[in-house]
Amino acid sequence: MDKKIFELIKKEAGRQKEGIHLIPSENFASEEVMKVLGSVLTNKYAEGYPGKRYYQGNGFVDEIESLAIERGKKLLGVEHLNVQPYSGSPANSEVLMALAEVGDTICGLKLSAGGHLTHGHPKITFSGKFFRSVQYDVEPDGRIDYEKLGELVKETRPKIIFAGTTAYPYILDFKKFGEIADSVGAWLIADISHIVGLVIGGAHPSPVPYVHIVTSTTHKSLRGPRGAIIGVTKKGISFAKSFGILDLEKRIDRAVFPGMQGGPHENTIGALAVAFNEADSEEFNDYAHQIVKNAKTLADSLKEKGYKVFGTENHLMLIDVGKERGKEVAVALEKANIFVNSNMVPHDEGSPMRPSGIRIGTPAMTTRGFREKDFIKVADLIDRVCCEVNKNEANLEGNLAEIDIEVKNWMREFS
Ligand code: DSN
Repeated sequence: MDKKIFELIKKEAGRQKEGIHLIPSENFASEEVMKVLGSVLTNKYAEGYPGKRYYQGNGFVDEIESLAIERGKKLLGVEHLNVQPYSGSPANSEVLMALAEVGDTICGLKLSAGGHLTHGHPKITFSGKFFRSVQYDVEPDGRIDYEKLGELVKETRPKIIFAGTTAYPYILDFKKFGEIADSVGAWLIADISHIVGLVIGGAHPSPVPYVHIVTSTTHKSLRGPRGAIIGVTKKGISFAKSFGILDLEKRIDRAVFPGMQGGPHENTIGALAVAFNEADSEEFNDYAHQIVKNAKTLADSLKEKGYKVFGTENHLMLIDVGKERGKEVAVALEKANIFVNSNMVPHDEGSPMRPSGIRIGTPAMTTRGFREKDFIKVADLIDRVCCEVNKNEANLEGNLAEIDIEVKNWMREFS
């Protein structure tokens, strides 16, 4: 036994159990999902797709991957689903590879406004380097101005528009996104990585009727394994046909394999099938709605205490903690056993390395059983830590350590 690694895993398990986890993209996968991840499926190579593999011995794997595809298609309401992308960034690059040529114009929400690196972040990412990237911003109140976006799109005529976010606390108006993309004949990709669980559970409108392609990671609000999916919608198929592309589904599949990837991780795909099955339930719908209720309670409680909060209409919020002070607050919260990430706020006067906010979400602690009353307590704890940081007295570390013990004791009440 590799004692070193297993000791460290034990410590990490303890950290996960004893802490309050508020990073909006994190969650707790079920025992069953974890079991499949660590199963013999990790031993098998399966380049290709069910029924068309390059290696022998894939009879069972084919059945497993086909189940994942069917379950995911049913839950999301898409016509075609690829479950092989290794994670969200590969999934988005695969869509770009399938639909665009190097040098084409793509359009996405700025990273500093809550977008994602793969939506065209300039210079340092493949999406900003190989494509002409046009980025849209949010307004000072943190919301997308769809009229402005429409004007930008008409001016710049992108081939692809991303409707997707990582730090946007409001409902995305996919219908408006659809109208904007249609006005210039652009492909519209909804990257629903953050909100996929809410969409499946009915706590956020679905993009499927309005967009051509849906991408998503599977380990955030869906509570599955770390992986991703690419879905093709009915609208996407008829849009493709309108200019002579009769095989959109194949184009997507070919961009995934052999375009960008080799052997699919069938252990992940098996675990995803389990996660889809778990999400196909009343219990999961309740979970999705509880995430939103909890987030609203936390945001309202923090607002009542005088914090500048952006949001929330979904699972997350951004808190302005003062110019360039996001990291300092996130580090202090960690000392109190509360995990968030520092983040830029809309029109931040700081920088990505010195942001002015923290990003907080409720999916993980809702999985652990937190309800509204618990999030009122979380607001109190966050406020106490922020007050300690602001006082910055000699006993700061000791006071944070006291909160840490309080959190650990409280967390013993949750499984
Ligand atoms: N890293 C993810 C997040 O935390 O939102 C996005 O890819």
